Amino acid sequence: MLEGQKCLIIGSGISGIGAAQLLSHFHAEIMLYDSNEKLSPEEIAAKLPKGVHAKCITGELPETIEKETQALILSPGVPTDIPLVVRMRERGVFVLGEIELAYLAEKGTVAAVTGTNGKTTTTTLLGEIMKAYLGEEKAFVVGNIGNPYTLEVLKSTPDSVTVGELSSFQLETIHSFRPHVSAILNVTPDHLNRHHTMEAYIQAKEAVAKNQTKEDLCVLNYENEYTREFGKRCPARPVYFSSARELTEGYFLRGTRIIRRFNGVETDLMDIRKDMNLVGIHNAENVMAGIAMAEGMGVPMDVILRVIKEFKAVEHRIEYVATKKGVIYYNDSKGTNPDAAIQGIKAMDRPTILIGGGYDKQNTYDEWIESFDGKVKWLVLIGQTREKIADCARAHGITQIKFADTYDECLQLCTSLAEPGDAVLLSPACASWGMFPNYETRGRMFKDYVNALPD
Ligand code: UMA
Repeated sequence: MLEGQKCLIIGSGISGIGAAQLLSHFHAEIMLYDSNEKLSPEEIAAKLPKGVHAKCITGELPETIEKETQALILSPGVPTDIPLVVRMRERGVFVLGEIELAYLAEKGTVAAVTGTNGKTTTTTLLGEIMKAYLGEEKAFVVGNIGNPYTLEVLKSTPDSVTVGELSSFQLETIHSFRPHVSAILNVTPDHLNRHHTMEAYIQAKEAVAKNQTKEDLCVLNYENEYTREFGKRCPARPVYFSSARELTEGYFLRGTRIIRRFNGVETDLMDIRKDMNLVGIHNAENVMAGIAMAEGMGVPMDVILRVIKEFKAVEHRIEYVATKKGVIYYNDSKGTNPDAAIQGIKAMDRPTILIGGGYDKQNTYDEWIESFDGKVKWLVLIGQTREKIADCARAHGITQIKFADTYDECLQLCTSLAEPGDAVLLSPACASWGMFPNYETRGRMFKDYVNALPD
């Protein structure tokens, strides 16, 4: 549909490059723009795969380009309310995100996971289940997880399944995207600097189901007030899971067992202590969501349970790194908001040196700090939010606080503060932006540092 059209992509990160590649397949006329004036058009052009041609522009966008644009493709990190986007919309330009663009070429069935936390674990697990059931060549895992949908979609076939991890940023710019099974795992305050209000953030998350019908499923957490309420007006058939109560219909925990109950028939599925390698109630929730989604995609229960048994923690999510001089190091760089970081500290069972701070997404930190439960021996703070977190921690009676200016200094400080029997946990409750390009780089840097420490 975009054939021959003048398409302007904003953002030359992995989504922008993926979008250019797909647009080239659509035979569109591509303009690739990045507002970062430190980048040169040549640098961007060098990122394009062979055979993909685009007019590359950086810094200020010339008015002539703006005027001739017929379709505008936004990378997830581009706010939808910046003047350029607003002007284009007003002019009637078709504005779509990279996910919608990819979906235009989708031939198979899609499952989509969103929510504030647990997305990556649930998406990865569901992806593994689909691969076990259909084979590697028929199941794809894409999206916010770090693999642009636009790069995979041309491999889709009528019998393939694509599992997408979708952020609120990505869902803001979908139009026709329709997963057969979706999940909203939970919604707690995050990214308010981008969405401005909680209502707008919730609306973005709920958009995952906006094109679904009663032939589709939406898996929802009964213990989150937003997702529970959403079930009542969700266009898809809602399927609930709960870690805190026995549901009349759905998946729930009874002690340490996951139970499935539909039409009055109960099935005892598995034990969360013995049959899975992931720790914490939040992971039991992710596993229940994964089971519900996989069943919705038609996977037999024996395949689902076999994959869960073998499934290991996702990188950067409460990931054990190493034990050095009696100190256990955990990488939870994916703890990019207070709610995710609560799971990180909750999973610790020993005195912990906790690394916090980073980019300011205008979150509040009270609940995170209240969850420390006496386990945080030292709070080592870094980045834009360090003063804000320190003030909040002091207000909650925590005084063992240290500041670091650089990550090197921060890690050396942690090593010197930690004693045998302690844990050092990188679970910053903040995004990495400003210090690192993404949380993966932050997590890898932490792991490289730890692995290089003497035993
Ligand atoms: N840019 C502009 N104009 C703007 C804003 C950004 O030109 O107004 C440019 C920047 O200069 C930069 C480029 O856009 O060169 C970056 O684009 P991007 O921020 O969309 O980043 P990508 O590399 O394309 O990665 C994006 C997601 N990033 C964000 O949502 C911020 C990745 O999620 C995702 O893995 C990837 O697409 C593939 O789908 C990361 C993330 O942090 C992991 N997500 C947030 C989260 O999980 O909390 C939502």
